[in-house]
Amino acid sequence: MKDEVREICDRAFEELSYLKSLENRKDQKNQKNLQDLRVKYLGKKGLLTVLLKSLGKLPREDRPAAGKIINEAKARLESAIEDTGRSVKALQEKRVIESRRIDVTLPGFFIPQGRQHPINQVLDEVCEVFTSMGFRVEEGPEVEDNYHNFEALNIPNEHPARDMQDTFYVAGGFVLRTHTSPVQVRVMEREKPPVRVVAPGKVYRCDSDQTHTPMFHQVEGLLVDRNISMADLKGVLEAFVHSIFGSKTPVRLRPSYFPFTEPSAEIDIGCVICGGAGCGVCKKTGWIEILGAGMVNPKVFEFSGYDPEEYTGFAFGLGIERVAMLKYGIDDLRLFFENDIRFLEQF
Ligand code: 2NM
Repeated sequence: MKDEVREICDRAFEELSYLKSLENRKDQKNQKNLQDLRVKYLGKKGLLTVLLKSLGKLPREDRPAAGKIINEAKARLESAIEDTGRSVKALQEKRVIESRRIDVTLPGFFIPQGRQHPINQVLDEVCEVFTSMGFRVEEGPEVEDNYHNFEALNIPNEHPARDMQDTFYVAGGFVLRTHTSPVQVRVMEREKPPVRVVAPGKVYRCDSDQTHTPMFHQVEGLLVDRNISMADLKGVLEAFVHSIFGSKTPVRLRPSYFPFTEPSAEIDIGCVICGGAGCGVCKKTGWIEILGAGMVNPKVFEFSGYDPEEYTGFAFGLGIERVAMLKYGIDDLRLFFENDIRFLEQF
């Protein structure tokens, strides 16, 4: 009997130490194997349990001693299995912690700082000057129909601006808008005066040299109400120039011609490069053209359904690339389109 218990115990401990030796491998099955071992020896039909149940076969006087031996063996095995289970579990937890370890002293990843393109910075700044004066920003399609890009703006069929040289034509009688004026035409078609809008965006002209790109950016503005005069135009545009180029910048209006305005003017500012003394940028005149503007032509109002007897208004347009070049003293238009990070980083 004693021998039988010892033999069973020896085998059990042998199996247990084998399982322990597997501990160091990443064997998830270890816990399950331990459970199997417990069932095999200590379960309801386990070897030691069965032995205990068979005590009845022994002579009465031998039973207490044998029972003690078996129970002690069971207790020893039970605690050994528990110990092994605990150490397997601890090892597994340690592995999980190790695998999730992070070194908080490592340097962080470098995240490059992006920024808005200088053209968009100036575009936003120009819009902000006008919105602060009560204008609203409106946008519209870059592919336009002939009517909104030309006809409604009093640009007749024979007008040179319609020439194949200047306009990108799109299949189906459409064009890439050559200015953002069609946005204002659409506002007039939709809304009654008073109207105060600025239309920023990309425009396209079939033109490419040192000072022209096929795509550039414009902001145009329109104000319509009763009793609007050239004086209002001058006041608003002077305020704009002073806000963008400084309050001491000289401004002058020079007579000009646009089909969509009458009278029309070009607005010059004192050369911001030479301070008016004369240089290459102002061609020694001391003045730089910055805006086109005028009182909206009554014909334009009639096209859009406004009564020119009741309403007057002014409109203006400016090229953003030109404003950005003057503002930052940039002498080459191409720099805006090359996307050289060393250039863009400076804004
Ligand atoms: C300019 C110059 C003068 C202009 C006119 C209009 C509209 F739609 F109201 F008729 N929008 N923009 C205009 C007037 C644009 O750009 C040099």
